[in-house]
Amino acid sequence: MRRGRVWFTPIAAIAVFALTLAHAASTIKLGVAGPLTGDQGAFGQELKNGAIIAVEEWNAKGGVLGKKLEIVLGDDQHDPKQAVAVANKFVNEGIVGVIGHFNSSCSIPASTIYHEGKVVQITPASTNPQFTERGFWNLFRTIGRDDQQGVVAADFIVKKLKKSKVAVLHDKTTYGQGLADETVKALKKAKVKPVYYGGITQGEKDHRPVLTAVRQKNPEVLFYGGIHPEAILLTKQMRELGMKAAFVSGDGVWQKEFIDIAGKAAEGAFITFTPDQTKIKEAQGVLKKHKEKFGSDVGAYTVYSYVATNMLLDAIAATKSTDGPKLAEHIRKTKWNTALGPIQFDKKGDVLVSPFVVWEVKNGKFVQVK
Ligand code: ABU
Repeated sequence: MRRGRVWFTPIAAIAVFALTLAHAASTIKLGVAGPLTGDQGAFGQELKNGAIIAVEEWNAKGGVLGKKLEIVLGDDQHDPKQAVAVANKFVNEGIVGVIGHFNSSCSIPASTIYHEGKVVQITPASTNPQFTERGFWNLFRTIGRDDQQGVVAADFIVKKLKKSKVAVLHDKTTYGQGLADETVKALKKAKVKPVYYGGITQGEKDHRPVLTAVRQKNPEVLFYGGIHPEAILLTKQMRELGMKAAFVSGDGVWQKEFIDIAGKAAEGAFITFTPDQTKIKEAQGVLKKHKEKFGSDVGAYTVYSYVATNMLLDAIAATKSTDGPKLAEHIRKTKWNTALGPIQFDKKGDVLVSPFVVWEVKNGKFVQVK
């Protein structure tokens, strides 16, 4: 019995190793990265689910270059250091491209690793301008930028709400502070100078001290640059403190959990995001598949991830290659017909057209403001 085990173990190990090698040789791996767990996990799951639907469609057609596709997941937990660790692991594993990350604070440092590794990165969600402002050939995003989104938020506050007493808070992250700053820049162009500007700390549970300081300035609007977990606390706590100011924020708060958990405190909040995906003819197929497969409607970034994944896979098929620079060249020069409609990239890797609109939380739902 003992002797049998001694001989069996190395033989089994060799067999498993050989099978793993054979499997690796017969698949093409792409990375999907974002906060797959934790308080921002809902957004990471959107990226994952969009990629899964695209990969299943391609695998049903036989994969690409005669090989099946395999998704390798990287959970960065919205931590920049973790994102760099994920990027290094992806590059070492030989993934052919990355869909992600979600947070600008993760996409930007991770992109340096992908650039060095000659790997294409398409983020469906990172909106900070710096992602594409550093001249890297390998970067693309299927969403717009915060210097566009901030203008829409400021215009809405000044022209539609007709308010001029605006307090601005942010979460001190690349995205949150960046969006707050772009909004302030656009407000100042409209001659509106914030009555309060400051930061909160992600993960903290009690924002009443800073909200009390904000309340002293008696703002008509509180603009917040950040993600939904803090927006839930801010809206609840500002209402507890009797603050009547309108709550305005960006795409990081366009998340069902914001409404589900903040409840009544979320009512009347205004959130900038892109136009209603349920009205896009080309999106109907993926919306239906998502409902069938996951039993729910798509989230904010599911279709953006689906589109990004399809671009990467189409580039592999069209170029008959997994070479990063060839894939990037194909992605940059192609006029894409996607589930989000037509998309084209500029030299930097930004979409040529990126409409942002305003949504309002009404009766427990996001409703696009006309
Ligand atoms: N754009 C929403 C949140 C993701 C990010 O840019 O950090």
